[in-house]
Amino acid sequence: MPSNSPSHRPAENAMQLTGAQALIKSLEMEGTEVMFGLPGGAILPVYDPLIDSSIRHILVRHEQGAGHMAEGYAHATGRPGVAMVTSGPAATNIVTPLCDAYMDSIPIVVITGQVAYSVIGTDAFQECDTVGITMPVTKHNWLITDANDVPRVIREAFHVATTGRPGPVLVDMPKDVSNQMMDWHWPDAVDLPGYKPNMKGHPKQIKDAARLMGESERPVIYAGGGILKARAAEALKELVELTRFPVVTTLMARGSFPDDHELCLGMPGMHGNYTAVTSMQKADLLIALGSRFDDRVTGKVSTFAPDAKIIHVDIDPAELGKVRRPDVPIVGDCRLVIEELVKAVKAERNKREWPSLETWHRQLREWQERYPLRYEQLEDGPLKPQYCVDMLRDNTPDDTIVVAGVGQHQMWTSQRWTFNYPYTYINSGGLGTMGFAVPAAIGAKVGKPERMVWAVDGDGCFQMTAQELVTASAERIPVKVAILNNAYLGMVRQWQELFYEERYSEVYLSPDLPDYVMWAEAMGCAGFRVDTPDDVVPTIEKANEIDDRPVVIDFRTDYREKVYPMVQAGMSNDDIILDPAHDTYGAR
Ligand SMILES: Cc1ncc(C[n+]2csc(CCOP(=O)(O)OP(=O)(O)O)c2C)c(N)n1
Repeated sequence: MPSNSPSHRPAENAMQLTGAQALIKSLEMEGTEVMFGLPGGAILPVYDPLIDSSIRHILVRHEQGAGHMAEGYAHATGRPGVAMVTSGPAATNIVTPLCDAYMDSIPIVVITGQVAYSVIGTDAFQECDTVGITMPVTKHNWLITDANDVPRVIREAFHVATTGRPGPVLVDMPKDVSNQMMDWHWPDAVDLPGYKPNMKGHPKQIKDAARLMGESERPVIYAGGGILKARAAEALKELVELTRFPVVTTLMARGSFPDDHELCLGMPGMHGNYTAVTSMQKADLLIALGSRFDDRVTGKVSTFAPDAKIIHVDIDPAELGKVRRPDVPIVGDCRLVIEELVKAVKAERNKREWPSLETWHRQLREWQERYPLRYEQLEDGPLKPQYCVDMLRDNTPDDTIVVAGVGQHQMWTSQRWTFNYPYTYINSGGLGTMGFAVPAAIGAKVGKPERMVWAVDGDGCFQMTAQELVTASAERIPVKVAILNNAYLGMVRQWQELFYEERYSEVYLSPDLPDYVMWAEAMGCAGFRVDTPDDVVPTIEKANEIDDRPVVIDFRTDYREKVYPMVQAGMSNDDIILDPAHDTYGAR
């Protein structure tokens, strides 16, 4: 059982530390440069040695913010994000980011305080079964019961979060364990006998995949977020240029293959563009790389890509066959597998000629020309949200990091931004967490201070976590936020309009309440309002010049605008609905 030594007792010699000191030192050993958090009783002993640590701590206003900041940091840098909060309500406040990170495979390490181990089970003040609650939304979690275990557990936590399929982990630290003395030691290696992610794909399956690729006349590479997680963007490009196979990039993979490349078809899925969606439907071969056949991509599974053979590459064996049975399943790290695939393709090509893709390429170009994304911004008409996104895209540096909330604005951003670099688009794909954008943008800016970071947020989303702009102001983190303020929970309104006979139940928010400019200013930010198309670019330019505090632009957009194309939930991708302004519906 842990002892109850006081937290302020200094280490007797270099080797004697409290559990709390050991925790901070272990985080330093893991290279933690920044952590996001908020203290409280149970985690107080750990906040004390933080004063003497090299780790920068960013004090959030709500624990959900800390979790999303850690996610944004991890997305942008590829390094694990770290958050630390106290027990009870603090721990439950961070469950949403944990679940978000779990769904999107984001490596974050969350430390929670816990009531003393000796009183667990007594309903002590702020006691909460944190490991129980977070078990289904973490890759792994630990309750530390002895301070001597701290270094080992932290090493394991970082290892598990960042290897294999990345994901969130949680370490629950009881207060008496934080106060217990231990002999400092740092394990040389991680020893987790049951945990051995399979990195290298099986050579025979890679050969089979190359053979299948050599038989295809209508191939599509279906690139998912795993490409980014595996740092496989370069390898993907090599494979594409070698095969001339077209590529769709899912919501989580935007930027993993440059949008300005002639073989990039853009985003598939519920709000994907016509060509990306239809290319998959008509394909005879789908090469799924780090993608998970999400229902937002497949539509009704039984009608998804009916003629396609499937090559599925994923680091997580549980993904293979989860939704669609692959003809060639390959378990492995996307980068390593693609590199091997490139070699296997070269070998196959030396053996015989591959089918010409000319007809397929011509068909794709025809669809692209016939069914582009469209909207119309009249000179004196209401401000179109798509126009705001286009102007942001065209008036910011190419490598700007863009973070979106969840809703219509997220879809317009995903559709319209030209992502030519990996790690430039951050959003909540799996869980679809409103309130993600502001804190995730702050985390991204902390990780990449030299880059411009713009959050494109909805007015509904913004109201969920806007208070983190106080954090950003206090910490001098100059993020920029564009609110596409349509006065509604727009995406819900869109569904009500299309599928509930325009019965708008509980979706109206108001354009003026709150006053976003005053709110921004009250939080230490610069605030601007834009009502007309003419004002869009000058205001973006003004915002771009401000670098000493966060900026918020309240774009008053047309509430009637809808996101098209659209595949209705549960329907087939063949039934894609185009903007009614297109002359044909579906055009099959
Ligand atoms: C935390 C949370 N609550 C509810 C939802 C359901 N939801 C999805 S989109 C949306 C509307 C978002 O509204 P807003 O932020 O104004 O963006 P818009 O769709 O208008 O661009 C809602 C309520 C969600 N995704 N997340």
